[in-house]
Amino acid sequence: MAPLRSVIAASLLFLSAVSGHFELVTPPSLEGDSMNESKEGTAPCGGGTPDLAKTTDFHVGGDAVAVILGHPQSYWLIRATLDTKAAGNWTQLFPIVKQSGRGNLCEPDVTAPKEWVGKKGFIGLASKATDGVLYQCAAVNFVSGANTALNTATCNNGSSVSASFEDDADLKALIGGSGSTTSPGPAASSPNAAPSVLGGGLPIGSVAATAFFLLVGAALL
Ligand SMILES: *[C@@H]1O[C@H](CO)[C@@H](O)[C@H](O)[C@H]1NC(C)=O
Ligand SMILES: *[C@@H]1O[C@H](CO)[C@@H](O)[C@H](O)[C@H]1NC(C)=O
Ligand SMILES: *[C@@H]1O[C@H](CO)[C@@H](O)[C@H](O)[C@H]1NC(C)=O
Ligand SMILES: [Cu+2]
Repeated sequence: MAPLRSVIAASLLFLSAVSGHFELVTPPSLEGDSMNESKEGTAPCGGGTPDLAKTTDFHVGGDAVAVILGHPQSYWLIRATLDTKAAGNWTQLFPIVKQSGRGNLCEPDVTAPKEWVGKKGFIGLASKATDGVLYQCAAVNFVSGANTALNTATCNNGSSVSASFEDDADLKALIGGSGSTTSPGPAASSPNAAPSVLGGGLPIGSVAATAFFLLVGAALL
């Protein structure tokens, strides 16, 4: 069982976001506690101003990405860029996830390209839900290794939340260029090839790596 304090913290986080679209909890959103929800539909970062002055570490070998969803359902794209203004060159870090149920969703093992170690950049979340595509970003410092110290206060799954891998064309279009450019190339993978996200001990690293190399391949075409 999670300690009571964590449960309370998680509940408070949930209550603070339940009326909104979505909140990026980990890594911490550019906007922190002062998110303006009416700006969340503005690419690439919602209301957040891309600024690399204040970063938190993100382990390229696997680290947590946690969100709180205020909608009953969302597709999630987890992407990242080294562009100092988050203006483009987005790399997909994780297969697109479909969340059902309001509340917390945390993927504890999201990987990034190893050659990014020592560089700063942005992790960007895009949510596709009933009211369109919404955005949040976090400024991060890419570091080596994997984050094995899971913080269950921020990284947990809501009891009514379930998730699966499911591709989405609108979110796929946000990989690569600036979002306003043309298609980033052929669909990166057949959704049927992705293992169920619900099972334990998944080869998530290899799925992310496959997606990454397909992206690189597409970029080289
Ligand atoms: C939030 O953004 C909207 C749209 O840009 C703006 O009208 C409103 O004043 C903002 N609210 C706050 C509290 O900054
Ligand atoms: C993307 O990366 C390429 C190669 O590093 C660079 O020439 C280009 O300006 C970048 N584009 C954006 C929008 O950052
Ligand atoms: C939350 O659920 C997703 C999807 O089933 C899973 O991949 C992830 O590991 C879970 N997170 C935690 C912290 O258990
Ligand atoms: Cu909404």
